[in-house]
Amino acid sequence: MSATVLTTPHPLEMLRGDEVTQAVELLRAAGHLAEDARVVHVVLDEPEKEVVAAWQPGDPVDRSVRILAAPGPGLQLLEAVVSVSAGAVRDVRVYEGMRPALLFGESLNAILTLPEHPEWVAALHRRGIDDPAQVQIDPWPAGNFGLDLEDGRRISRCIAYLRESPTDNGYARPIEGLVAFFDMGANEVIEVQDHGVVPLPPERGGYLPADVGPVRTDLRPLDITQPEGPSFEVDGNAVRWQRWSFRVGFDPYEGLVLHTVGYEDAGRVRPVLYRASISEMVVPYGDPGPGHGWKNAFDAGEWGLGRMANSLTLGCDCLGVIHYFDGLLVNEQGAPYAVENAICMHEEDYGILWKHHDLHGDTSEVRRSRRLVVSFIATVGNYEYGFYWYFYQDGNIQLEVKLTGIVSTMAIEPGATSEFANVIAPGLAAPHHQHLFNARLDFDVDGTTNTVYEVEAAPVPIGPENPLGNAFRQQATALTTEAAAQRETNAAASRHWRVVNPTSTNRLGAPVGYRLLPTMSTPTMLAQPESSVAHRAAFARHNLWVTPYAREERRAAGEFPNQHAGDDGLPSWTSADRPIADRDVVCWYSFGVTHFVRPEDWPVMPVEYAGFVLSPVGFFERNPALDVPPSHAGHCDAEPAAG
Ligand SMILES: [Cu+2]
Repeated sequence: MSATVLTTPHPLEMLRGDEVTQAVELLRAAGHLAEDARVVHVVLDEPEKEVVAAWQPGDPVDRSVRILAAPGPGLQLLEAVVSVSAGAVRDVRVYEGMRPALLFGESLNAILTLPEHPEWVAALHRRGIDDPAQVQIDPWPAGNFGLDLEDGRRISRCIAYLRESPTDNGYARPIEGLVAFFDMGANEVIEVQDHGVVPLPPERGGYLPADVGPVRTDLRPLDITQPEGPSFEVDGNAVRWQRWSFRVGFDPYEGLVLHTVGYEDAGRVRPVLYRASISEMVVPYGDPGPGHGWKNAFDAGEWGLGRMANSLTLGCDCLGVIHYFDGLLVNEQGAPYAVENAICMHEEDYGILWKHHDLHGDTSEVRRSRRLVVSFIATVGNYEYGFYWYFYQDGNIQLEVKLTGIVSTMAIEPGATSEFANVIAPGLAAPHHQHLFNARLDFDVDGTTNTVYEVEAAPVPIGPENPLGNAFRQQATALTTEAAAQRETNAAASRHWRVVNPTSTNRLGAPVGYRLLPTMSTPTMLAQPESSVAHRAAFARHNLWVTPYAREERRAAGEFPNQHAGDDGLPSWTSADRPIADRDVVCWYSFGVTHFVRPEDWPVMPVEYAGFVLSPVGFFERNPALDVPPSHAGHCDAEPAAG
């Protein structure tokens, strides 16, 4: 095959379908990818930071693609880096003893194969279910519990729900006690476990319009109009809006990725974040029973938030003038496909930005806050996760995760209760669980020489220094090594973390900085430290981790978390206790919610929120949003209320 020189506008431009096709062909032609190998993922091999920093418009770009494949049914994975610019396979690595994320083809095989199995059919009969076609099968990541049947296999655990009609809510009628172990690589049932019959809950749990009866009739239209269009500009994957600039990326596991986030200040773009994304997440369940105790899905690393991204052509959730980005993925045969409109970008009015009414001068100034929203939504089985990055005119960046969808359920004996689950409908309970996310935040605050400080309030004892007992200090402690930087939130002390650049000072002589603010109480892992999931999702045992930048350190629980025994990723990297002061640092922030499910979360859950805010601290000379113009006159005039 001849080398093809591709001219691309920027090294971080999103991967194109023709690049994927070419890379897969090159790998096949070189004899590394058999026809029956399953392609797990294909991503842009992002260039080194220095290459991106040095790149000037018009410079040639080496576009390289990273391909992961499962050559057979076992535990061998092949990773290759293929340069489509050079037409060459650059690097091939083989990993032994590792499993890919759950493959869609193999998951579908589990759903198709299990209903044929006599023990499965018999277990359904014991529950009065005679038609296996009415049973919804959900393959789950199996975890790692040291069982013999896990050994050497890619497995899932399948659980089941009764759906008497196709539009039923399956989660309303869990078939309790029934779990099947399925060998995904070999496509065979390993074992069907029946832990005992519990009656099927009686209610259908419908939430479709036909199920809920008459809808409210007193909601009048509220239209968002932008007659002159949006205030953002888009060029390829590059976005500019209200002094902000960044590039949009898409990854099969992380979903939306933000690259090279900067703010234009006095004519130059000042970097803030080199790269930001959700690097991993886990949902550990708190019920100890055999049907639920093993549940701890890594929805990013085992399923893939990008792979599960919704196409927003199916109904958009945003109002106003919207720009969409497609998400490029690959099927298991190596053919690229696009999730159309996977990423939604639009602007929102967000109340007031700043205001003051000067009683003496009789002036009144108010500015409205506009925010730019870049979002995507992943449907991972029963749950939905919406990831919303917000950019504000005052230099703030926020990530808000919206949790919705349907909770994971269990059937319980009518009238019974549980310590480890809440009853949400007759005969139906939802185990307590957590949703624990980890955001990888590669800060470059005014450059790559950064130091992270822990900042909190320190009350002063009453004494000569504090006679009234009112005094408190702002205490800032530099986190200088990886071990010292494994930290928890402390809401009572207003604890947060500040990333400063000691080589860039503001007009007051202080280093410029950005702070990472926990926006609400956020839990860490509740499972015991010696439990399987606490090892596998060790990232969630601390809210903050800081590492020196290393290109290969991307995913908080390691590259291959599916069925992994644990302690990979953050605990492994940070065991070296590398120095982290005055260098290029990456912050890993674990946050989320502990979900004690309510009756109001059923049958579909109103959005629950989790997230954090990044805000400038001495990064600017003053409020950077003074120059936001007043809103046009007249918009505050009251209309008389109807009626
Ligand atoms: Cu939940």
